[in-house]
Amino acid sequence: MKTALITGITGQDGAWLARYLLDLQYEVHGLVRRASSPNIHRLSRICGDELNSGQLRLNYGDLIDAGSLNRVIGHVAPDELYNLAAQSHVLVSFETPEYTANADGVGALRLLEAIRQNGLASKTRFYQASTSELYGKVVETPQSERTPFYPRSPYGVAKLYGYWITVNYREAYGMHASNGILFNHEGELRGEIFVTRKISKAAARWALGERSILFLGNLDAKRDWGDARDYVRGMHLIVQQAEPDDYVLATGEVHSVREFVDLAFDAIGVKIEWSGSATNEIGRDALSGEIVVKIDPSFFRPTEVDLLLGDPRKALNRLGWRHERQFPELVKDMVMADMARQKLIKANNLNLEIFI
Ligand code: NAP
Ligand code: F7E
Repeated sequence: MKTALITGITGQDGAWLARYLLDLQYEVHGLVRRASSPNIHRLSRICGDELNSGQLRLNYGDLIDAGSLNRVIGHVAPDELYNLAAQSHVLVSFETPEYTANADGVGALRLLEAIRQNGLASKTRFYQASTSELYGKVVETPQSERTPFYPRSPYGVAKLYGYWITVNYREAYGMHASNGILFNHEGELRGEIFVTRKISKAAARWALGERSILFLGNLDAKRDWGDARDYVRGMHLIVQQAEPDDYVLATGEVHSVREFVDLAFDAIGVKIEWSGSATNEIGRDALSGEIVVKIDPSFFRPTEVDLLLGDPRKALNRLGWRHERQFPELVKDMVMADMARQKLIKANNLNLEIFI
């Protein structure tokens, strides 16, 4: 039985990866931060039995606290360590740049050092959650493992350090350390302040009669959006390779935020009619004329990433990985999951924060 340690296990990818590895009979440990309110709602939903039975074990720690990382890694001595923990919101990184650098950049270094200092350099395989945000102001399209980086946010710059320190420890100490350069991936467990989930939740509420306007930022931003469950399968494949390396995981398809809105509302039978331009653009229900979407410039980023489109050919050729779930199916599934959740919340008068 292999042992895996997942940092960021309470996040979207961490929860799906825990589920995936438990199904493969791994002994799974997670690093969690102490929070004043419950932060294991995703794990409770998809790994509830294993949490209750103690098969999935959680250890307190923080990426900005080297002592806690040394202790947990020494105690678990994992065969595989997946570093998924991060302050992962790009706009928020402009508000908390120093913290983001500490957690997302130096955090990766702390983990690599903890592996080494515990004498695990030849045992523990390391996966670093790198990102398409490294490409930022893209210098070529599509972006592959050979495309130069040009990050456009404190988040992207912090992740650049995480990327290179992973490469450096691989080369300096012969560690099995790999980067997954993942393009956006989404699903029902996505955090609510990322644009896809914000839209799917708004569409679900609209369908259930809650007609509040959805305020968005840049509708023209284009992303290569996949399904998170396909991407955690790719993370695992990267770590299973005989040699460590860096891989792009992407769908190779691009869609705009506006297209996401169109499809999400289409899933509830509402056609959006767009009018106006720039900050005056409005999306209305074509049938009733009600305003559904407006622009709020506070969601604009000081420096935007206009377009990301990945070239996943290396992952296909070397790992045999490809995404399975198609974009329209992903959008529809997210809206349906939000409708089910909203109905449950209403029917049982539940505390929203615990069940999102
Ligand atoms: P997420 O939902 O925001 O989850 C982030 C996780 O990191 C949470 O478990 C969070 O804990 C934890 N965390 C944050 N700061 C921490 C700290 N200082 N110490 C320990 N844990 C900390 O992110 P995600 O979408 O699952 O993404 C997983 C990883 O992949 C992240 O590193 C992200 O930057 C990267 N990535 C994501 C995408 C994507 O499209 N999703 C694409 C490329 C790369 P709390 O629950 O306590 O907040
Ligand atoms: O924004 C635009 C926004 O916040 C996508 C993270 O997982 O993927 C994610 O980063 C686009 C941007 O994701 C709103 O300006 C418009 O162009 O959903 P997002 P992201 O910034 O692409 C990468 C790969 C990561 O690594 C990150 O960790 O949508 N947009 N209006 C908006 N974005 C948000 N959040 N909210 C809006 O209202």
